[in-house]
Amino acid sequence: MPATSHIDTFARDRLPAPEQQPEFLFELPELQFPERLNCATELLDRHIDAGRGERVCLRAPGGLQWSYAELQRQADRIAHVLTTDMGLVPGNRVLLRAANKPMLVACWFAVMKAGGIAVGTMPLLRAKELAQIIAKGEVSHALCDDALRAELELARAQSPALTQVRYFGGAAADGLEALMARHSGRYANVDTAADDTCLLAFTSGTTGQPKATMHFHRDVMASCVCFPPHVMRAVADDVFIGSPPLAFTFGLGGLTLFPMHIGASTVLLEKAPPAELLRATREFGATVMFTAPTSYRAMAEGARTQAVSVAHGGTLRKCVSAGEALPAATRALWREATGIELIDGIGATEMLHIFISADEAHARPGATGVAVPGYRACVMDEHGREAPAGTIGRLAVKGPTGCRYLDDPRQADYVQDGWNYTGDAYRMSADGYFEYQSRTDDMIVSAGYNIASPEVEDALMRHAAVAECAVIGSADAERGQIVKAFVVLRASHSAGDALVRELQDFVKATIAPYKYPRAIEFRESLPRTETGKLQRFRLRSPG
Ligand code: 3UK
Repeated sequence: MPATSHIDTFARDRLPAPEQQPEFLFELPELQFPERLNCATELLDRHIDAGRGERVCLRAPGGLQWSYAELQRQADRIAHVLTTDMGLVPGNRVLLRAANKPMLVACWFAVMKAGGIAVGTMPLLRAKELAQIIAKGEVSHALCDDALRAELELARAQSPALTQVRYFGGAAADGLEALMARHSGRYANVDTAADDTCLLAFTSGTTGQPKATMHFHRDVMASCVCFPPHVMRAVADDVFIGSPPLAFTFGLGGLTLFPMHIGASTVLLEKAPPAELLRATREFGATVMFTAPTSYRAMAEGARTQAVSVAHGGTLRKCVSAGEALPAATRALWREATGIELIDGIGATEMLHIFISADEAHARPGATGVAVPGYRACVMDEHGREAPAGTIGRLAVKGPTGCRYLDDPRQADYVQDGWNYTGDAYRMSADGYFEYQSRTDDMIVSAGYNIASPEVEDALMRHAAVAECAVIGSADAERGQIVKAFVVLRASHSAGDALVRELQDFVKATIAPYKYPRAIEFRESLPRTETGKLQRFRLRSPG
């Protein structure tokens, strides 16, 4: 075991016991990491050292553009501020708080350089949630966008551990930029161990106490050499764009780590609802997109009329979908609109990024894909034994990354016998494709039949009237549960009993009739998390 660089050993002291950790696999040659590794050296400084410093790294609306050398200058200055002015010692946790923008990336790299542990927070979080995160991670430092000051100040009043806070982007004379201006010159990165924690990623889970997953410098680099080169295959001239917040590891990877690993550039949007994402894709000539299935669905029509893809004279050539199951209907819609076959991938905060996926040539509607090189995946029966192909069971994975909850008994739920159990029900086909069914706790049992919500949702979405929908099991005296659908209609259609019957008949004609929604309720919108995930549980509870 290499010596840690951490002086504050908080994270190391709270790792799960060795027997509770997943088994880690490092079978690929590119996963042979040295004992000492700092991901900022690898992802940022390496490019400048290799003479690529003037390449464009970050772009944002309003003409902001930073080269790799400029990002290094900013990150080095902030690292000096953290160490000299804010008293950071390696291993301290640093809360980061901003919408996706270049300064947030500079702060993230500064924390890596200084040997700190970055704690990203979604911009919409409230003081109560921030205070929980600060308490759980014993966070002592924060770098925060001035625009998000109010909620952090409220959290700070309840958080004695948080003693060092600096704001950027504001007018105050004591802001982060004023401190940065007093420092110049390179920052000598802390010589971190490959297995020093550098990231506390809180799960986007929607209920109960937040869980903090711990990731090492080595894990960050592992995420860059599995899915990206083996499945996505972007190149240095690609321009990345997308919607997930950098506090969500889907966004951190897709919009910072992966482009920077290959010396490409990335467009950072503070808000990226579908219309803005399309507009910015055209403005910046973006070529690689990361967003969620609902966003692709909402953009399809605009993508067609505005000709954003290469096939139509635009620039977009690769699109990654994750965060939720990709309905086959959405895959087809996007392909018809753009000529682009989506790269679906399942990832998880616990696993850092995507571990099952398929490239454009190997995509199969209704399947997420196969295990990404570096990972192994299987479907387990209720006894934790590998289930035969064609059987529905619990998805289990292992690879170079895996679940380490910070001081949390729920570690024993996610990791069993060395496998990471993601909480998803899957079926593996005879040729190794993994077909998503539902979250294990989302399976509907109606009159003895198992019915997976996403399958019914996919069938409904093929109807022209349906903009969005969500399917749940609703308690029923006779059948235990019945299938109930919540439907958001397209503007051109109106709710009513006739449409209910039409949708029911439509589903019966599309999939096995017993799966049809016996109840349908029309809604203006559906409850979603900030990461775009449908909150089915909020539809289940009354009110
Ligand atoms: C679900 C999917 C079917 C699945 C994530 C890419 O979503 C991410 O992380 P979270 O911790 O949630 C994990 C859970 O989300 N899921 C994600 N992608 C898919 N289900 N098909 C998919 N393609 O239930 C999983 O267990 O929020 C995604 C990269 C990094 C991430 N953190």
